[in-house]
Amino acid sequence: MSRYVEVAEAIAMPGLRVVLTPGIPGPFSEAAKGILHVKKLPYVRARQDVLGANPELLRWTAQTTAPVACWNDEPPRCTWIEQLFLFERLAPMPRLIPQDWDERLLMFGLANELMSENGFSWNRRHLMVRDFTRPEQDAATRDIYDKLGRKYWYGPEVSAAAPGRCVEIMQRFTAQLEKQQAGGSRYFIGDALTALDIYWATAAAMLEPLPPDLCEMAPLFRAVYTNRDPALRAATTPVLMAHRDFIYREHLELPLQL
Ligand SMILES: N[C@@H](CCC(=O)N[C@@H](CS)C(=O)NCC(=O)O)C(=O)O
Repeated sequence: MSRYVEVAEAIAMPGLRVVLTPGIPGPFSEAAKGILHVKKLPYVRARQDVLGANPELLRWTAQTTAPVACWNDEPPRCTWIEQLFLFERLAPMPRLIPQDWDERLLMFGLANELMSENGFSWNRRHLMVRDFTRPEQDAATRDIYDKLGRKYWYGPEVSAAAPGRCVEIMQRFTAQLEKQQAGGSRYFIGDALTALDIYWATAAAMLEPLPPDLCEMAPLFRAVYTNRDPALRAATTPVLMAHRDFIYREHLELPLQL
């Protein structure tokens, strides 16, 4: 396992500190780590306690999720978009935000569908809560996912809408890759890697986790991350998963260091 410091220690440090959840390949945290890897930015890892009270993190950032990125004494960045702008400023090359106006609009539009509230990862998490709070799960598992559901405003309406939201996003991402490939590009936007490729590669873990030799994780989390919803399974196209594998193979750190 990677080396982590406590949040209290990280607050007092200079430089770049990133709060992450040890042992779990959460798509938001893996995306931040992927961007830092591509940009070769050194950073100190601080520990978030998954679903815990995280009192120091709460005092520091007014919230308790991971990841959080903080540079020197600047305000801590708690969302993917603030983190992307910070990392792009600290290491402008390789550029992960397209310079071209239309490409940039498209990249942020699609990234928003994956990463923001009510996006793909958010809705896929609702489905984890739906599936792992069912009566056939053991009490300890149900407790964990009840808690996760309460933290992220799970309920019958969002649960019913979640498969459709995930599927429409997956279909749009498939169409985007097919269009790009027909035009001779291996990437989602333009002809080079952008943050969107990294966001997709890490979000895809919530459909099919990377194999154990590339991503070691506890059996419960592997089961939770493996999609079992038939609508999402039908929308998990070979092109989407091949793109995840290509981005990891060519650009990201393997095996994952959790
Ligand atoms: N605030 C982040 C999202 C972070 C997020 O949803 N983190 C989840 C990853 S599943 C988390 O920390 N879950 C465990 C917890 O809340 O303790 C953003 O908007 O970019």
